[in-house]
Amino acid sequence: MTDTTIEQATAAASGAAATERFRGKQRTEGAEVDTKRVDTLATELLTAAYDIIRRHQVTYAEYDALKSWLIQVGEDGEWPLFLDVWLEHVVEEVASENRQGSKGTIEGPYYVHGAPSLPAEAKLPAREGEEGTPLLFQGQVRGVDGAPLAGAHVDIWHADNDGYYSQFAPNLPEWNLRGTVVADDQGNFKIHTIQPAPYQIPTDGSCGKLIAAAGWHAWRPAHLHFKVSAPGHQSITTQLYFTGDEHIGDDIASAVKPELILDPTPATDGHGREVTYDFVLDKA
Ligand code: MBD
Ligand code: FE
Repeated sequence: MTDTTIEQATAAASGAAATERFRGKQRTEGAEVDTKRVDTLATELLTAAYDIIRRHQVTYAEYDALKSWLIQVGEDGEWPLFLDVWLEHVVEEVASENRQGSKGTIEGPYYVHGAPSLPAEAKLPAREGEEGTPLLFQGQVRGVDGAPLAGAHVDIWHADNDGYYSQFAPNLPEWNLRGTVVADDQGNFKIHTIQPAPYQIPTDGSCGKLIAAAGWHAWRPAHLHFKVSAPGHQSITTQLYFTGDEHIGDDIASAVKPELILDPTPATDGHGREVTYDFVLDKA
């Protein structure tokens, strides 16, 4: 029997994968939030909600719509997506307030720990004939004092030319367009990949339903994700965007900063585009 079924990317499938990923590995593994903090934060959050209900005379119809929507977010596994799209940018802003080095931005729901380790000049794992404009992304990792950080890790992940992330959409090789590039003894790296497409958050799930109900759009500008780390230094989690992108000014996830916009030029080897960007890390 031949299997002619083509598995579709669905909100529920990518949501379930993102939920499982988050449960398996968290950046703050083992951290506890004390009772006093929970009391303060939960009380203030609820107080803000009471104020909204009173000011806007929220009805039972609206209360029930909220209730069924919240139940649906859980059933779709879209809590990681919802939180990372609409809240994480402010958490990141607070967390990075006192950092001097390169700007960071949100991680989002699609990072996977443990991507294949690659040499300082490397092509990211990709399918035969991976669609998209070839992109050479190169640069150096340095400390705030300007010293090159030999052997720094540049962990990169991004969507394909259709806006899909490996491990969160069907029929993609496990580590497609993901890798941990180890910089050379001068902190330099050269990564050959393709330019990702703009990303539309799933429209068929609960987050999509909120977007449609509120009359918003579902787009993020095309972006590359990074986690950059070196011994004795603070890691940064960031994203880089492309000048001229249609959604650079209205990212649904509010994660664009002016320092994070790339302007690639035609590649010197005639294939696609290239751009140089250096990462600067604060001391730990
Ligand atoms: C993404 O690709 C992303 O980066 C974020 C922050 C949210 C949803 C999808
Ligand atoms: Fe992303």
